[in-house]
Amino acid sequence: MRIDIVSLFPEFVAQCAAFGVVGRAAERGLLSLHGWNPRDYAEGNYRRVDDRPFGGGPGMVMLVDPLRASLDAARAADPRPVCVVYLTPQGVPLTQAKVRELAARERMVLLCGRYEGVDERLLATQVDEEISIGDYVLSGGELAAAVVVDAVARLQAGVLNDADSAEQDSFEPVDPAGDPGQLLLDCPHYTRPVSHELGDVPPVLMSGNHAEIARWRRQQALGRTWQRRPDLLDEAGLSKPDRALLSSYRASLGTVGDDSDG
Ligand code: 6GU
Repeated sequence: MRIDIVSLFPEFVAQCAAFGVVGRAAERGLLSLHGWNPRDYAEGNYRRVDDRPFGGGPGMVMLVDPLRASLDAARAADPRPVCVVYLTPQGVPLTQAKVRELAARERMVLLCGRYEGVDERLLATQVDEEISIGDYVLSGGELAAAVVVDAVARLQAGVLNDADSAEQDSFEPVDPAGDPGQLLLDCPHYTRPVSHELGDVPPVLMSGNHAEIARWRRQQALGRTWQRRPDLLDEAGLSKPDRALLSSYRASLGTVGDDSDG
């Protein structure tokens, strides 16, 4: 997959691809990142990329032309069709389903704004979709772009070393058919030592009973999702065995049943 990033901080792009999972994806040729700096396409001695907003108010607005020229250059650098994604708190919230959709594309352009925003005419005509990474405000789209790059890179075939680990993540559908199945938080993980002053490893994990271990992990995932992110849990959509696991999890906490009929 090829990702082009239009940003006033192209060094940031290089950093993104330098280490960890994204670095490995790049090394293996599974992902290529290319930065485009609007300042390189700006006119005049000052190479202006922004100006004051019409109507007044604080901050600066990014100019149409340097961004458009950057996008044109990025588009022309590869013949494959490309979607332009603008990172903004006004966008559609990023979910793992959206990440999967993006990861399946051959290429995309991520447009990072700075300052107070980008001239709306550029957005209205050059951008295909707008994505937000959460309900908070960042000073620019670069960190959000890094989030998208990381999330998409790790889903590229051949990037993760343990083939299973993507499927078992929090937020990956439990149904491996790829249907947007039930999204659950991850179960807890433990490693050596078995016994530690901060606590012991749950004995089931050392039982060698793989069915019991899978059951325990599933139950923990269900229970934690119920406790921490009830908004993710569609209890009506749970299988009968899952409902039984969740209800015994609740019972083990000494919880009296809630209003739902789960
Ligand atoms: Cl995508 N950009 C900015 N600047 N702030 C954000 C965001 C994006 N998502 C959440 N906050």
